[in-house]
Amino acid sequence: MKKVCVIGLGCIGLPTACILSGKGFKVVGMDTNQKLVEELNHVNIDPLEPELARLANSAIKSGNFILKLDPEEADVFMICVPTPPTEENKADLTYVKDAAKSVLPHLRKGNLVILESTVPPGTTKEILKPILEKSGLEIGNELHLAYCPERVLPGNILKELVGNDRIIGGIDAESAELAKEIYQSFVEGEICLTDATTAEMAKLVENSFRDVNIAFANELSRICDKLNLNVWEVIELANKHPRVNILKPGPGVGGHCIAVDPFFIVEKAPDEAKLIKTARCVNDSMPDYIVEKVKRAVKEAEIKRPIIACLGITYKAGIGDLRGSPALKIVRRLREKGYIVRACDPYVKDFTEFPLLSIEETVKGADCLVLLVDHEEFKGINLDALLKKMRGSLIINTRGIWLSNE
Ligand code: SAJ
Repeated sequence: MKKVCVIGLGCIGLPTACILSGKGFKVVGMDTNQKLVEELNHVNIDPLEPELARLANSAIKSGNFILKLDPEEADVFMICVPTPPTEENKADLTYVKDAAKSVLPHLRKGNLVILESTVPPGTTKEILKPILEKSGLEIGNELHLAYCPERVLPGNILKELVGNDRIIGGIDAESAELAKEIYQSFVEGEICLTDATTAEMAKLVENSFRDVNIAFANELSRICDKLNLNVWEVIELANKHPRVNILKPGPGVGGHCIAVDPFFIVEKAPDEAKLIKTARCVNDSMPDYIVEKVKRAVKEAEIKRPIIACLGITYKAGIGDLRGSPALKIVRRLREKGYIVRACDPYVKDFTEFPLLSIEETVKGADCLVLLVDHEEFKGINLDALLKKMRGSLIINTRGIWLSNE
C-alpha cells in the first residue's frame, strides 16, 4: 500500500487526502494550523460541503487518514498550500517553499513530489526543484517531481475532483507517468501529460479565460447602462448565435482564484498580458460602479435617509464563502457612505461584522433593493410581493434574476 503525505489541508488538500485514503492509500495529512488538525483529529469538522465532512470523518475513523503538524516519510508528497497574492499582486510562494523545505529531511530515493498549488509558470522547475535538490537526491533519476493543478469549482469540489480531466506536468516524462498512477486511482476524467511549466500556464490560462470573459460581460453591462438598454436581453439574444456564449455580468469577480491567478501571468509577461490586466481592472472596478449606481438612484429619487436592502453577501451563488466577495465590498461601502443598509444571506453563518437579517426584515420599509448574489432562495422570490413590503421601488439588479418582472 502506497503512503501519501498531503501537505496543506485546505479546500483542495483535505478532499484529495480523504479521497486517496478511500482508495486504499495510507494518507498522512499535514497542516501547520494546529486548530484545524485538532478539530480534524476530534472528528469535529464542518467544512462548507457536508459530503466532505462525512468523507473526512469516516476517513479519520478508518485509521487510514492520520493528521499531523509535521510531514513524515512517505512514497508521495503532495503540496496543496495557498499562494496568496502579495501587495503588488505577485504570487507569494512562501508556503510552497516552506512546504518543500519541511519535506526535505523525509525524502528517500524513489519518492515522488507533486505540487498542486496555483503558481506562476516556471515555479516547479526554477523554485521547487532547486529546493528539493538540497535533499542530495538527483531530480528525475532519484526523486520524481510533477505539477498537477487543481481545477475544482468551490461548491462542487468532491464531484469535480473525481469527474474533471486533469493535467499533469512532469519535470520529466517518468515523473508525469508516476503522478498519473496516483491520480488515475480516483480521477474518472482524462489525464493529460505534459511538462511542468506548460501545466502551470494552462491552469492560469483557464482562470484568466473566465476572468476576461466576465470582464467582457461587465463592460457590456456598463455600455448598456449608458445606452439605456437591458444588458440581459442583449446577451440572451447575442447568445442565440451558434458561436457566441457571453458570460453573465455581475457586481464583480470574487473568490480566491479567478480574481488572483491572472496576475500570475501578468507577473511573468507584464508587457504582453495587456488584455488580461485590463480585464482584472474592469472586474475590480465593478463594486464601485454598483455603489455609484445606488447612490445615483437614491439621489435622483430624492430620498432622504434612504434604506438600502442588500440581498446576498457571498462571492457567488450557493455557497457561504466570503473570500474576496464583491457583494460584501458593496455592502461595506454603502455602510461607510452612511446609508442605512440592511443585508441578508441564507448561506452565511457566524458573521459578526453587521447583523444579517431574514429576507423579510431586510426589505421591509426599504427604499432601494440591491440584488447582489443569485442564490436559489432569491430566485424564488416573488418580486411584486417583495416590492409591496418596501417603501420605495428602486431596484439595482446586478445578477439579472427576476427578469420577466423587471
Ligand atoms: N462570475 C460572474 N459571471 C459569470 C461567472 C462568474 O460574475 O458568468 C463571478 C462569480 O459570481 C464569482 C466569480 O466570478 O464572483 C468566480 O466564480 P466562478 O464560479 O466562475 O469560479 P470560482 O472562482 O469559484 O472557481 C474557479 C473555477 N475556474 C474556472 O471555472 C475556469 C474552478 O474550476 C477553479 O478550480 C477555481 O477557480 C480555482 O481554484 O482556481
